Amino acid sequence: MGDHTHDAGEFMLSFRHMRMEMNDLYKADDRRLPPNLMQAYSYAMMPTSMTMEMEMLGGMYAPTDSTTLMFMLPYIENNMDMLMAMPGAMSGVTTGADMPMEMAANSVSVKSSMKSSGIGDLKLGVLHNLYDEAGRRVHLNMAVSVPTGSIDEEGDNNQQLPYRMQLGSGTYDLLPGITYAAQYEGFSWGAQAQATFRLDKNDNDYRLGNRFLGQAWIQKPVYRYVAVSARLAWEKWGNINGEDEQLNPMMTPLADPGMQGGSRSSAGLGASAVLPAGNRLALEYNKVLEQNLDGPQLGVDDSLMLAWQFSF
Ligand SMILES: [Cu+2]
Repeated sequence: MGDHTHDAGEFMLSFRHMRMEMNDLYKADDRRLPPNLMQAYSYAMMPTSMTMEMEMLGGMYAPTDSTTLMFMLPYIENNMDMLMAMPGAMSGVTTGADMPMEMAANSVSVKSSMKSSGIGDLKLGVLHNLYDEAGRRVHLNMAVSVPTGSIDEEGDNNQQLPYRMQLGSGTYDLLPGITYAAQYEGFSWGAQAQATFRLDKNDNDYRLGNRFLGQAWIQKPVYRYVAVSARLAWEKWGNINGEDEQLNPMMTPLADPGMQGGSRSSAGLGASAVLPAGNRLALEYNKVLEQNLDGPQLGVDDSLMLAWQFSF
């Protein structure tokens, strides 16, 4: 999204489905740690896996040839599994079929889970063409993220869920960026740089880290209406500034403002098909090449993205 602009009078609707899985804990440079590390870190709770599913509705409209307006609204579903230390609990005790117990090194740990779902932050943007000649284009991306996503999601016992399980940033964010796209006979390529700046602290007294994303892609038509693409992306995001008083960072790295930042490079391989009546379908497989996380923190696995676009 935001990689192209439209001609005056054009509308586009898009729908994307993304699923991200996280199954490994990282600390710094690609160091995979086994999930059951409560002894090593003396935490009472460690995450073991997480899935994030996102449906994203988007729209674009160009009032003039040089200006395209856009919006994006996500619906997010988070599920996380954890291990909780139960010091003093007797081994072999069962607490019900849905809570099997496992032996850690010295204490008993209990499997537990939490979930959150709802709409995320609404993004409103303007794309402005700076240059458009001989198939080469440069446009500015200017967007604002509106805090429509909740930062007060709670678990079963009305306990505040950790940062990673919240649905929005809680702040107005500024997303400036610039995109270059070049069209040649037989292929096209482009590159984009984009940042996310949080403007203030949110109502829970913290501000998520700023983000930077740089990416480049190449696309080549292969057969009639089918094209294949390759993409390289690099992302870096900071730790949390401030702290949600309802969370205890001594309990779990999920509640530690200093264990949320990191960087990641990834490669995407995709295919897209132009269908009749203005429809377009696209699929992309995303492979993580390297991630360096302030942790222990769950890192993402390879993922799949499916997109449908409708222009008229
Ligand atoms: Cu569009």
